[in-house]
Amino acid sequence: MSSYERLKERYLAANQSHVFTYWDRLNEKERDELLHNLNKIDIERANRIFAKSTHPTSESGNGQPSIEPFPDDSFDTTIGEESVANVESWRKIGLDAIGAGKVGALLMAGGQGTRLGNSDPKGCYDIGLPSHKPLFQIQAERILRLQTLAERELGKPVGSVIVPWYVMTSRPTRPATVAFFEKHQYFGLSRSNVIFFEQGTLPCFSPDGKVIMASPTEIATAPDGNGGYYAGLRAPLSPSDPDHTGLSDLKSRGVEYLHAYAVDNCLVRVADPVFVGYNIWKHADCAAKVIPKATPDEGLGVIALKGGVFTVVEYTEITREQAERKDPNHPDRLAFRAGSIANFFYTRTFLEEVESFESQLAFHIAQKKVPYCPVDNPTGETIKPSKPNGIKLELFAFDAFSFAKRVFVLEVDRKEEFSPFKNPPGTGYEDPDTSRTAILAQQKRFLQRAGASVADGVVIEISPLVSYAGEGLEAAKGKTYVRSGFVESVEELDGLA
Ligand code: UD2
Repeated sequence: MSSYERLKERYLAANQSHVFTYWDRLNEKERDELLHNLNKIDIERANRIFAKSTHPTSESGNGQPSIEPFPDDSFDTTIGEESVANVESWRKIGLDAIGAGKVGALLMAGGQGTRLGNSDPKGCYDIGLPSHKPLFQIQAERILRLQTLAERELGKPVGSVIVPWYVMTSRPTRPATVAFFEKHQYFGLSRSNVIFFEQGTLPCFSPDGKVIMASPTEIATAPDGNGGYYAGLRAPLSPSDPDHTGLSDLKSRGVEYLHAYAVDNCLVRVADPVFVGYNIWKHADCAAKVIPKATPDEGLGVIALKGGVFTVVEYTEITREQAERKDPNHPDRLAFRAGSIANFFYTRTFLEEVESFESQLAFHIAQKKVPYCPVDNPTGETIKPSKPNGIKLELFAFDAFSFAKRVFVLEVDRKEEFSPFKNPPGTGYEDPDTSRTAILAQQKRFLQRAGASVADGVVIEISPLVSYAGEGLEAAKGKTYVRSGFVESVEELDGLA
């Protein structure tokens, strides 16, 4: 049987034979292209995911199920004076684990940033800091600083502590992301400790369950959601070495705990020792960092229980009544206020277990504008729709939480840890300006907490290489800073006093 016949049979059996509509009009090269593209897609799996997501059973849990707040004993906070001693002890546990090489960071950087209207990966973006450091660099330098902190505080040799950085890209973001890291020499990190891996893609469907053709030779596909790392970590990191996967890499390095986070939060504490230490102490399988949700409409998923198990109800999926419901014990607070900031903790053991229940996870449905090539269009041209015409299927990072035995929630201070960049410049909300303002305001607080004064109008950017979370600024005590600028070492601060 030729590869054409084999694929035709498969797609026919899958009720997707329209993918061959243009066959008679294609030249040899185009036919090869189509066959190559069809071969790459696991159409039976894609159909199964579509069916499960669009016709959820009660167990798979999409739709509008009832939800309830999670129990208090799953929750702790880092906010307030009473938490200071806890935070210190969690940080110590976390830093010890970092020093022992047991902690890695996982960056979700596979999103296409469609709300920005910019095709570069979000991490390449310069939010306009005085140093013009892009988001990837800020994160890389936080890792460098954390490695140094662990070495210094634990008395380890310089260069001996490694926090490997697992960078998840998708087909659309991979080439530009890798090129950016190469161009910037991995921002000072060792190339061997930055591990790129790719999440999967899935076909886009029309509402009646047919895959959408993007062109006569290609099915429209999209990244399979930020939960793509569960499967992505199991895939070979390079075709030449099929046994070397993200999970095998974690294991061979002895990494036991992973901090996963979204690319767009400029205040993210990468591989945060406090969060990691808290969860080691709790023996958590997985955990989420949260902030109190500001308004019912804020774009944060909320942590809740659904059918007695932990879940995150995404902001696009919560009902208005649920979003607005008040806590009966505190009528001034929302009942579902534990807003997820897309910062998660996992043990490696839990990540290894995901494969065993993955087929039970229902993907989420997003109605999107999918460029398409109508089957009855004789020119084969691609049309850009003006309103949503298709369905993208996405797994979310927290979807696996409902299968974990020990899930915890740690609340953090919004102004110290969360300022996402979702919108184009000039929006005035979650855009590059608000991100820049949040970092610079935080650094002013760092200086003030260290006992320094900062004159009105003076703006100082402190490199993450100098301070990860406000530490290391003892030399600023008693100084008054009167000049703006950015510093790469604590000594350079003197020039601004
Ligand atoms: C995310 C969370 C939301 C809240 C908010 C905080 C999800 C689904 N939603 O909303 O609950 O925590 O962040 O800012 O997690 N990404 C990939 N691959 C994909 C799609 C996205 O890696 O296929 C990355 C993307 O690059 C970003 C992160 O996932 O780093 C979140 O992006 P999003 O667009 O999925 O979710 P968002 O920002 O609406």
